[in-house]
This record gives sequence, C-alpha cells and structure tokens, in this order.
Amino acid sequence: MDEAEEGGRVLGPSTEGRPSVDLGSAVLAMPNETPRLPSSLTMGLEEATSLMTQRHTTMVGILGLPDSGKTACLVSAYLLLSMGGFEGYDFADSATLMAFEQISRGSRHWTEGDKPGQLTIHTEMADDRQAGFLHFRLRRQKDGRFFDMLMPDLPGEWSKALIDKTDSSRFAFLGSASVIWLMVDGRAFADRKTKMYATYRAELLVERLSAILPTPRPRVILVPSWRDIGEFPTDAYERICEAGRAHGMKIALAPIASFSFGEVKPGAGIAELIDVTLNHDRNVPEFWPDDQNPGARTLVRFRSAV
Ligand SMILES: Nc1nc2c(ncn2[C@@H]2O[C@H](COP(=O)(O)OP(=O)(O)OP(=O)(O)O)[C@@H](O)[C@H]2O)c(=O)[nH]1
Ligand SMILES: [Mg+2]
Repeated sequence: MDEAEEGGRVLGPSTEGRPSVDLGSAVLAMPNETPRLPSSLTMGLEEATSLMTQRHTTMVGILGLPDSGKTACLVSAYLLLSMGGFEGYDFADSATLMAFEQISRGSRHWTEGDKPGQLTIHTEMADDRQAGFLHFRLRRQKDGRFFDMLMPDLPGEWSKALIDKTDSSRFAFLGSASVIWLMVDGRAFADRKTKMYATYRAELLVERLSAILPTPRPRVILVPSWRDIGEFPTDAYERICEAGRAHGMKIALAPIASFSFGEVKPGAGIAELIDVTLNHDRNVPEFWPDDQNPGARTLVRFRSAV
C-alpha cells in the first residue's frame, strides 16, 4: 500500500517547497528538546490591537486544560490551509508563519512505530505573563472577502490556574475577543470513568470565564477534540450549555478531529469551526480591561460584525 493510501498516516519529505504532509496522517515525532514558542515569533498585544483597528479582524480566545487539543487544532488548521484543503476559504497571508512552522514542524517527520498519540508538544511560552497571537488572513471563496484572525496558543496551565486558583490576570485580553473557543479533550468524554469529572471541569471553566467576559457575551464555542474516536456525548454538552445559560452565555458546539487514526478525515470539523467563528454577529465592546496596557485600550475600536 502506498503512503497516501495508508488511512492518512504520514507523508514523506516536502516537494516544491510545500508541506507534503497528508493531513490524514499528520503525526509528530518527539523532538529532542521541548520547543518553546518565542514571543518574537508571535504578535504582541500592541501589534494585534493595531491590526484590529486597520482591518476586519476576529480575535479568538482559546481556553482549555492541558492536552485538550489547542495546539493540535491550530496546527491542523495551518496544514489544511497551506495545502488548499480548507473548504470555502483560501489562505491569503500570515504575519506569523514562523510561529506556525514552529508548532507544526514535528508533523514533517513521522516514522512507522512512533507513538500515535504524540502529535504535538505540550505548550510552553517564553513569556509566561502575556499571550502572543498567531495570525492568518483568509479569503472567502464565495465573495472574495478577506478575514484576519488572531489566535493565541496558550499553555493549558493557564486555564488550570483559572479553574483551580481563579487566576485570571493573564486572560484580560479576552475582553477584546469576539469569539471564545472552549477546548475540551474528546478522549476524557469518550471514557465512562472520566466523563463526569471532565464535564465538571468544563462547567467550572465556563463559570470562571463568566467572571472575565464582558456583557454582552462574545460567542462561545465548545470545541471537543478527538472527534476521530467518537461523537461528543449529548448529555455532557447539555450540562455545559446549562452552566453557560446560568451565566448568560449561549454555547455552540463544534467538534473537531485535528488528526486522525481512524475513519474520520484528519482536519474534520475545522473549516466549519472557522466558518462559525467568522460568521459571528456581535460588536466587540469598545474597551480594554483596566489592568491592561492603557495605550492599547484606546486602540480597541473595531466592528466585528460580518
Ligand atoms: N487523533 C487526534 N489527536 C489529537 C487531536 N487533538 C489533539 N490530539 C493529540 O492530543 C495531544 C494533546 O494535544 P495538544 O494540542 O498538544 O494539547 P494542548 O491543549 O495544546 O495541550 P497544552 O499545550 O499542554 O495545553 C497531542 O498528542 C495531540 O497531537 C485530535 O483531534 N485527534
Ligand atoms: Mg498546546
């Protein structure tokens, strides 16, 4: 069987300067050292807010416990886009290509026998105090319209500290986010032994988030990973929605398979997630939280309605 037929397992070296990864197979080999995402490769807050004043930009706040699939989602979106496999949208540009390369580089080298679950590396940041943003610009095929997106790849420890210690200081930037992705680990919900606890932790995260988010609330999307191992349970979604309703948040659902070892296509659900994200209909509040950079505060004036 040739590589392309192997249920999407991996791919060989790049050809013609493009990533040759078959998303059906993107798998990461363990690098020798733990890579950190240097803040110089991502966009800082000032740069991000400046972009938001110039162009129609959607800032996404991405939260989720360690291993929930945050980095894998960004890597998968980047690989899909760079290979032209993104339904409804074309890749136009990115101001943070090196950062995307950094988080997805391991997917270039996979050899049979590597541990299948190890696709991305636990996120650590050189600057542990503030978020750095990844950026891409998309062109919507149906009308040629451009959309800029800003997404931070944050360590799961930040969300853990938010749940366990109500440490919200590093999430002040969420005041400018038009959409929130609440990432949860699909594996934990697929297992009867861990499902209850995973649901409880997700409810707690919703509760903590409610204390940070402005009113009216940005769109909140529950994004379960590992859709390749099964559907997200409806009862868990209902409980998380109920927690959201109790705090004035309507929570949509967009399950994804960033990678896949089964029947589901790798990258499944990601184009839909981006589509729902870009088609939000809310104006972002024109303020910046008080404990943030006051220079940036005056810059955050933009409309996010499509
Ligand atoms: N098969 C499959 N693997 C996934 C999926 N999402 C994540 N993974 C794998 O699950 C593990 C954890 O995913 P990460 O994206 O690194 O998790 P994270 O939320 O960024 O974790 P931290 O950086 O520690 O906060 C990695 O080995 C991923 O490759 C998915 O949808 N399908
Ligand atoms: Mg990560």
